Amino acid sequence: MSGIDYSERIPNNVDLSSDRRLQRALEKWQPAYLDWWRSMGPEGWQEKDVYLRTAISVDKGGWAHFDYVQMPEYRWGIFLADAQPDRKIGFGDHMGEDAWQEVPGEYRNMLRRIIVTQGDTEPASVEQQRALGACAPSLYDLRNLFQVNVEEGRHLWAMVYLLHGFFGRDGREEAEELLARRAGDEDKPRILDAFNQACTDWLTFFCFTTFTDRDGKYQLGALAESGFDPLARTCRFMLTEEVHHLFVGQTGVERVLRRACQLAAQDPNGDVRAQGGVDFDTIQKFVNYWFSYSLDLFGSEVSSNAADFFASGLKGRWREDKYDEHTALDSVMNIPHVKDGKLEDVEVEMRIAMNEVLRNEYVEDCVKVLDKWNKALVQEGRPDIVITLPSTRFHRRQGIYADVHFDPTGKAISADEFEANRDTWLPTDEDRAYVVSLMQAVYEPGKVANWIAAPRKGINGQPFEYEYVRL
Ligand code: BYC
Ligand code: FE
Ligand code: FE
Repeated sequence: MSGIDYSERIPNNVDLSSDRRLQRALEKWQPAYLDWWRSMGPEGWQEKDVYLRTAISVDKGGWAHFDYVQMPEYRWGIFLADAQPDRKIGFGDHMGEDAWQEVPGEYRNMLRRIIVTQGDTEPASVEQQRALGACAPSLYDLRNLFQVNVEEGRHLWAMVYLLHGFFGRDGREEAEELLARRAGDEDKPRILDAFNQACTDWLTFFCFTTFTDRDGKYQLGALAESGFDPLARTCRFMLTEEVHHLFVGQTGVERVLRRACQLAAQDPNGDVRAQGGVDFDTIQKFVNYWFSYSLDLFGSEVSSNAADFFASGLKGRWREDKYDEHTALDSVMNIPHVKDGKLEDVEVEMRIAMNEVLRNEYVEDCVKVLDKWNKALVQEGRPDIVITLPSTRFHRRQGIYADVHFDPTGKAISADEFEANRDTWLPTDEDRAYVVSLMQAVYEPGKVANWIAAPRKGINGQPFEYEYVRL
């Protein structure tokens, strides 16, 4: 089962050839996908050889194969983690019942909505990042960008397989819509806000892959618990791919920080910008921006949708098996609400607070990332610089804090006070223009742009100097 059949037009490990109807439906969608990829995927790089990994198995060890591929030739396919025999639903009202192999009728709409929302983010991110190849800081980075892009494309396949395979006609319609919406488009935007934001520079890309792909990790983790077994298995394998995306983000920001330290040390006034680097304040502002937008992706702190997702067994908690109790019926969570300008704890039923439960897991993980960045700053001789995560209430657009203003420590403040400080907390147009001004492409093997440190090592045991993309 783990082996992937590459002799098929659509590589898969779901025995696609035995289901002619599904195979035909997907083979009809495939050219539309490729059209979308050619017009909305990496701009100007479609004919280049890129050193990419392709999944060849879903086994944990040795699942990937590395070789030069032109991106439109990438073997996007359908790969599910192996089935667990006799799997049971692990939480919610159906706890202990057999996991569903077909869509449970009463939850059909809810399930389709979850799959569509998940699926929508994947092509959205490719669209957001499509112009970045023109200003890559090195061939190594360029290759990593494309690796992330082709895998997000595959994640779209993963969701489209579910829509085509289990939802009939409306699933096929949704699959078409997934190729019709566009990140940032006024008329046909992507579903979630973070996926309509511009990604014009590599600092943004690294913050996005650190914070927004990390939302993906937690959402996929929650869906990997799903009682709908095909979704659970699909998400389990997607998580394997996701590790690299998070690596690209975390090490990317770390390299910008390290380089900033080095450039500061070279400058008589310790001025990073004077040396053509990204200064610490600007990096902090980008962190504030992308962390807060990514927090919004978890939905509202108080959400009956979230309660329904959990109750129905469609979406669990992160690592549900670490909890002792799986109905979440007799517990509560205190969530601070703003009342008359002050924060007051309000007791919320645990199921209603499920978005917040997942968001808390995510924040804990982000804290670890920041610890690594701050350790790097110490190693570079700058223990005086500390990058911090703002409060989860800061700069929110979704949820119970969206209509109130907070400072980065989480203190409720007036709208005027927020506006007066906005430019010190969030990237200004000038900050963005400055970062964009640094984005000059470096395509010579082994060379790297001035504003970012070279990585410690290359990809798949290759040196940094390797020709990751053939120009
Ligand atoms: N922007 O009860 P609420 C990834 C809407 S990332 C705009 O608060 P709910 C990736 C919401 O739809 C992972 N709208 O939210 C990363 C609802 O609308 P309706 C993506 C938003 O439903 C990088 C209303 O507000 N996966 O894979 O509990 C690169 C109030 O709803 C937003 C998933 O999202 C927002 N941020 O939870 C590539 C998993 N937030 O019904 C890929 C699937 C909320 O009033 N999705 N709204 O019209 C879900 O589980 C849930 O839909 C959400 C929202 C967690 C997103
Ligand atoms: Fe993804
Ligand atoms: Fe990702």
